[in-house]
Amino acid sequence: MQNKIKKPIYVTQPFLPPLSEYMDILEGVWERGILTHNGPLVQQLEKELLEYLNIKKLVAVTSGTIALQLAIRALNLSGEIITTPFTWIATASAIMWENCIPVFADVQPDTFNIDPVKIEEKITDRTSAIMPVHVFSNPCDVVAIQKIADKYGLKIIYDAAHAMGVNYEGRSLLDYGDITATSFHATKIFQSGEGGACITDDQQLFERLRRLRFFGHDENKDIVDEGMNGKMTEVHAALGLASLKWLDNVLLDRREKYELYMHLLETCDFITFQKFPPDSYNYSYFPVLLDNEERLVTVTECLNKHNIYPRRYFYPALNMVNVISVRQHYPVAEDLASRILCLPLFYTLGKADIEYICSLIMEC
Ligand code: T4K
Repeated sequence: MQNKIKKPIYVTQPFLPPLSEYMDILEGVWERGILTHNGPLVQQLEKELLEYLNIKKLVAVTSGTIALQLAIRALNLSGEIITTPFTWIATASAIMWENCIPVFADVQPDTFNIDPVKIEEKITDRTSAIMPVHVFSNPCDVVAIQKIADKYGLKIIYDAAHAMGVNYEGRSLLDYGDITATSFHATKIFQSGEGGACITDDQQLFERLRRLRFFGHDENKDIVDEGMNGKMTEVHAALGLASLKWLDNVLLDRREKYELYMHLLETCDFITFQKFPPDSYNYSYFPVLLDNEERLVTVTECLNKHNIYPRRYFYPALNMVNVISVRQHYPVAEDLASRILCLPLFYTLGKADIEYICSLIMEC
C-alpha cells in the first residue's frame, strides 16, 4: 500500500475541458470584441443548455447565488421564505440579501432533504415561498411540496445548485417549481468558472428575469423595470460551452467512481450513505455519514495526515450560524451536519486514490 499521497487531494477539482477547445471558442470573442451584455456565446450557451436539458426557458447569470436572488425578486417575494438548515450558506444569504427572512424546516435523516411535513408546520401568514434544496442532487419530494404550495398559495424556488444533469420522473430536475436556480461554479459537475441560471416555463417570469439581470432593460434597451448586473460574460460562457461537450463523460465517470467507493466502503460498520433514486442523481458529491462526530474527526485527521482533505458539507447547520441568528434547534439537520463528510470525488481522481482513501478509512 502506498505510504503517502504526494500531491494533496482536495474534495473536488473543476473538470477542465482541453484548453485548445476553450481557446478555439475564445478566438471568436477576440474577433468580435464583444465580452458581455448578453453576447452571442451567452445566447449560444442558453440555447445548448435548453437542448441538453430539454427545458423551455433558461436565463444565464453571474452565479448560483445571483440566480436565487433574481428568482426572489422576479416573484416579488417578501416576508418569510421556508428553507432547509442543511445547505450551503448561499441559500440563506440570497433570502436575507433580498430582505426576506429565512425560516428553517428540519430535514429527513435518510435523504438529507427538507421534510414536507416540517414545512407545513412552519407556515405563517407572513410566509410567501418555499426554497427547497436538492441536496447533493437528490430530488426533493416535489409532489408533496407542490401540494403544500398550492394549498397555502405559496411560490416555490428550487435551489438546484447541485442538480445539473439530473432527470426526475421523465423531466429535468431543473424543471420544477415556479423558478429553479442552479450553479455553474468551478466546483460543480458542470462549470463555467463562475456562473448560474434561472429556469422557468412561465413566459412572464422569463422576460422579467432577463430584464432584472440587465438593469431593467427590455429587448429595446429601454429601462422598464428595476434591475441589477447579473450578466454572464462571454469568457464564462465560452468555458461553459467547452465544458458542456464533456458533461456526459463527466457524469458517467462520477457514477463509476461513486459506485467504486460504495463497493469498497459498504462493509464498513461505522458508515452509512444518502438514500436517493439511483437514476435521478448526478453523483457529484460523495457524502458519507459516520456513526458519530468523534469518528468523523478521527477519520478526517487520519486522511489529512496522508495529504487528503475531505470537506464537511454542510457544517454547521445554518441555524447554528450566528449571522443568521435563528434561536431554534433542528435536531435532524444538526445531527447530519455533525456526522457528514464529503470524500474527494472528481474527474482526474484515480481509482487507486479511491482504493487508498478507503483503505485508510477502514483502518481508522
Ligand atoms: N446553493 C447551494 C446548495 C450551493 O451548494 C451553492 C454553492 C450555491 C447555492 C451558490 O452557488 P454559487 O453562487 O457559488 O454559484 C464551494 C463553492 O464555492 C460553492 O459554489 C459551493 N456551493 C460550495 C458547496 O462549495 P467552498 O468554500 O467549499 O469552496 P473551496 O474554495 O473550498 O473549493 C472546494 C475545493 O475545490 C478546494 O479544496 C479546491 C477545489 N477548487 C476550488 C476552486 C474554487 C479547485 O480545485 N479549483 C477552484 O477554482 O465553496
